Amino acid sequence: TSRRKFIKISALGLGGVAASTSALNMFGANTYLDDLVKQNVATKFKRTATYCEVCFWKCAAWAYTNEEGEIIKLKGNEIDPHCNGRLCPRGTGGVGMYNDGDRLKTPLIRTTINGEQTYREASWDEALDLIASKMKDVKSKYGAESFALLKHGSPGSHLEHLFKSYGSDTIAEPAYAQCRGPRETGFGLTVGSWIGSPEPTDIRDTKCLVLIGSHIGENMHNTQVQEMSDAIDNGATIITVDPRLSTAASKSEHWLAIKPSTDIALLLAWMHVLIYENLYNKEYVDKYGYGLKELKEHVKDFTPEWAYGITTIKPEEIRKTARIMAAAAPSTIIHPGRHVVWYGDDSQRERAIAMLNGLLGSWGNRGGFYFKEKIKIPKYPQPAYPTPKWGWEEIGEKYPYAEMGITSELIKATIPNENTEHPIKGWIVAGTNLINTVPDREMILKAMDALEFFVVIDTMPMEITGYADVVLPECTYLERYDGIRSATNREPSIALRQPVAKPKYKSKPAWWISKQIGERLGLHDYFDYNDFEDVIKWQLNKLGTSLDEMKKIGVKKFERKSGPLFLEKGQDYEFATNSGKIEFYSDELASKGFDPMPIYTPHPEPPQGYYRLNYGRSPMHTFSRTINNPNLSALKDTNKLWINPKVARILDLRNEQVVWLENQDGIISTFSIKVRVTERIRWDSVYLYHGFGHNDKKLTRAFGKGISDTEMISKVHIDPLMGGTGLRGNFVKILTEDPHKNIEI
Ligand code: MGD
Ligand code: SF4
Repeated sequence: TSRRKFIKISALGLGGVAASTSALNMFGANTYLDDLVKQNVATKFKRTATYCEVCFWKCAAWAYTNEEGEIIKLKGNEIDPHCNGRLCPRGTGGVGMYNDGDRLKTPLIRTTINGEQTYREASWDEALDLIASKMKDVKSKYGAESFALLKHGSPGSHLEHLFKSYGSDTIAEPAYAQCRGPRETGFGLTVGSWIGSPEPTDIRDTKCLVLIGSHIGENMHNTQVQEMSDAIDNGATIITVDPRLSTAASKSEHWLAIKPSTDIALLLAWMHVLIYENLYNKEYVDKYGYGLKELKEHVKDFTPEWAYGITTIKPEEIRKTARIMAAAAPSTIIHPGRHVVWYGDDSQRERAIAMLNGLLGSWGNRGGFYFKEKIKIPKYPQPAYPTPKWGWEEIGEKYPYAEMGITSELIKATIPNENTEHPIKGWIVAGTNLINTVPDREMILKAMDALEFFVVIDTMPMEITGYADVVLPECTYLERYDGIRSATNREPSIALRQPVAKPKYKSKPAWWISKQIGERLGLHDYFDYNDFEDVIKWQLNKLGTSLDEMKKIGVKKFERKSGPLFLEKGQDYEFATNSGKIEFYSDELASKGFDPMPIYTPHPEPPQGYYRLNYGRSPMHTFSRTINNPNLSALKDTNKLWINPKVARILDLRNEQVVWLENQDGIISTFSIKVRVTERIRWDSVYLYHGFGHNDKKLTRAFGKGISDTEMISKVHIDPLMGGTGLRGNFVKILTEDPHKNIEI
């Protein structure tokens, strides 16, 4: 049995504080307050600038507080290029994070009472002293490198500073190997630039937008959704490739209901049509392209007829859509997507997408991709970081194109292995719920079991917190300072986050936690300020503004310095690739033994009686972090299992019927889910929204609601280029009898 038993944080009766109902209902019900805010009856409401952390689009917002200091509303900042004054429903509901009565309230330390593992409340000093002493221990026994940081979002950057000061670069975040990594590798190898966030897609001026497994609209990335809706109004053609009729697909002229896992075949066939029908942008490719001859030879036999047999998309449909893209070019975007870890050949699929954009001349052209720019935030004075002996790079060294830590490799490396030169003995996990985020739960449990010491810093009693030795309650983004936002966009801008309200309970910001631990480790010189406000003040002054000014405006725009958004006609331009051109053929990949041009490889098919497990986003939620949010749970509190009517007939299932899932490895879902019979999903797949199925009872709204897709993902297909974990090769069968009958969960 596991040494590190999962502790339900409610065990000590710490809970009991009812969820506050002071949060505004987001839509309509509070028009009175809305009106007041609109008219800015500002004497009653104070307005404070911040930026959102409900997802990582980081929209700048105004938070309105009443005389009692309660947050009553969040609104988008009008001048912010990330939101144009409008927050998405999740962002508006961010106030629910602050008001959630289930929040972590005090530091907790794991203890054993009468043989039972439980948590006891601790003071901040006691918890921080314990963490610092364990970090010293690990450093003296194994080296600082053996303490790892798994992080996501703003808290992660403060902890990263602590870790680097302490001497560890053993750091990873799920936004890489479980999300965007392959896209950055594929585009980096082809056009010499990462896509980054926000994506530099000029959707508002596009004439043709092609979405491949990217469901903008359900996946709410604010300005992308706004621009897509403008593009539709302006008559742009939308082509959606998805085994599911997503919201985007329903707005599309062409929905290609592709057989899952065959996208590369479609991309190759599209390239075939563009090249062999002479539809590609010849002038652009002649000037900026490298290796067209090899590509032409490569795609010779990849005809639409060939692809039909693989993708189930009719040859005429493939030809027609390729011609539409070409007619709109260069104002055509084949969207790179965002969560792209699907089948293990994801960097190559992304490369194919980049190549297709290259053939159309979209990169650097209006209505295609613009040249992004961002402001570099000056570094607050500090000594240089020590150089670790090893870190994330050595752990991921099998993957030559890994440019960030690979979460899953770091977790795997924590499981003891006699030959390892890189033992990992301690973790701090900040802002990531690994249990519902990284696939292969058994591996995570084994790794956590092997740890000598384990800290979780979170705002909520999420699943991961139950395994920690010490749990630290962070305050929410509405109660703290964080780093100045600077992200790539058409025009560079910065945005301020500052406390809107006082931290509730005993919660503290991650910058403070990091500084406290740092000082206990003797790292004073790296934390030479009293308050993070001092750091921000210093940085803003260097940027030619001030904290006072930023408090008034929230967002500041800067002029572009890197040149125009788009290429001038005939302009000389060097892409940051080895050849200085868009690489249709990659000598670099060939020299490392990889395919220099993408190829289609068949992927395993569901066995008899099983369906491919497909998952995606709900517009009301971000991953697993928002499911318990009182405002957002009121809008959507569970997921459903989408199944095709044909499957419903075969299995004799009806709408709303309660079912369970069992995957190819015999893993049975902890909870049940209701069926939604719909033509919107292919007959070979089932679909559910990601993030649901929480199994921590302390999450009073989220517990037991729906099935966790992550729980059913035990098989991963690893991208050999950069270590991404392809998650979409899992198959499930549908159980109609309760498999847990007589078993207490
Ligand atoms: P969440 O599950 O939302 O996502 O991975 P995660 O970021 O781990 O967990 C976030 C955690 O951060 C929660 O425990 C939340 O309470 C905590 N948190 C929220 N705000 C704060 C804060 O201000 N401070 C602190 N300290 N903690 C906070 C996301 C990752 O998941 C990504 S980026 C993608 S794209 C992948 N998506 C995905 C998928 O679609 N399906 C499956 N099966 N797995 C996936 N994994 C990846
Ligand atoms: Fe917040 Fe929505 Fe913007 Fe994401 S897209 S940062 S959730 S308002």
